[in-house]
Amino acid sequence: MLDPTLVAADRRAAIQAFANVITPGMMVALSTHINADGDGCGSEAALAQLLTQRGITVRIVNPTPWPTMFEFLLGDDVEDASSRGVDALQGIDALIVLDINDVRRLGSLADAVRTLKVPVAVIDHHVAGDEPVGQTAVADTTACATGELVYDFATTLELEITPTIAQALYCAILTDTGSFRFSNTTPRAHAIAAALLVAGVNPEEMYRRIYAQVSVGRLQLLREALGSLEVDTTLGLSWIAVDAGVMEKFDVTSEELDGIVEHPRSIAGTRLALFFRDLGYGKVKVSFRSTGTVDVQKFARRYSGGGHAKASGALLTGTLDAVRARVVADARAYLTSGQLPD
Ligand SMILES: [Mn+2]
Repeated sequence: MLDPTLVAADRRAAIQAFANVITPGMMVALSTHINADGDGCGSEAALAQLLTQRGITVRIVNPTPWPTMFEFLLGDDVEDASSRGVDALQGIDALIVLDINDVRRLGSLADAVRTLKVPVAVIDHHVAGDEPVGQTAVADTTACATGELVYDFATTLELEITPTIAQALYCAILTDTGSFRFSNTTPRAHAIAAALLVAGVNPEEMYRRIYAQVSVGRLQLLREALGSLEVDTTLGLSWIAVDAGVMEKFDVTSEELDGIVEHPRSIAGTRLALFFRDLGYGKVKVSFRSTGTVDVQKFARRYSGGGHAKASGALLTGTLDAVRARVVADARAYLTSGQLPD
């Protein structure tokens, strides 16, 4: 059997083309989607350090603050300029966008990025959205995480995977595969994780830093969210919802809402799980999760959202009750016929 850590020829070619655009001596900004997750942060932290090895100056410019729980990935050397907003994009020679392929997911930076005069490159594993970013892309939906592509960038260019870089890449793959449980857990995901352990990652420490940091508020929020649980056992549809103001009520951050949708998804017989979060200004965020064959990326696109076949999201306008009623009705139709209603 071929070594699964080897990089396929087309991906190598894309990485070489990317390296021809992002060249030594440049000042480069890295960015990822609003509310950066373990893959966004891990990929950024690793790429920042790899580019530094190549003589490139790097700053991170994210549309929302770097999550506290991932602060340890930055180390001492990576500059996080996110608090300066669009001003931090001044004077850069190129922008690299990670873990998204839709400019709208850059939130408050989107308008500035649309009119940016410097090259924009993308490293991502999502299906491209309605408004893809960049002229150069290392994009592959078969990658388990953006971190897998950053790992391939490192090995293709023969850069050193230091223990700090290995930790960031492991975080990316660990979190995006749901701790090696989701369908994107490929032989490569495990092979690369093994290589990262060899490079110095301590898996128990990573578990403790990433998963064993739950606040009391997060569990209280979970209790409230589970109180809203509804299940259609005939269709295999389950959903939960949280009202506006829960973050303040339980003193939790938006990153602490990640993973709540896994609870309805875990119910036996569930094919489609939904999580509705009222943002409080006439918008409701909906997370879609599939178990099995239901394509939620297609479903989320109905509401101008996107993501992956088994995990997607969308932002809808309306009250929580109205959005929930509409999406649940559409989901019932989708699960019944396999077709989106007109
Ligand atoms: Mn990802």
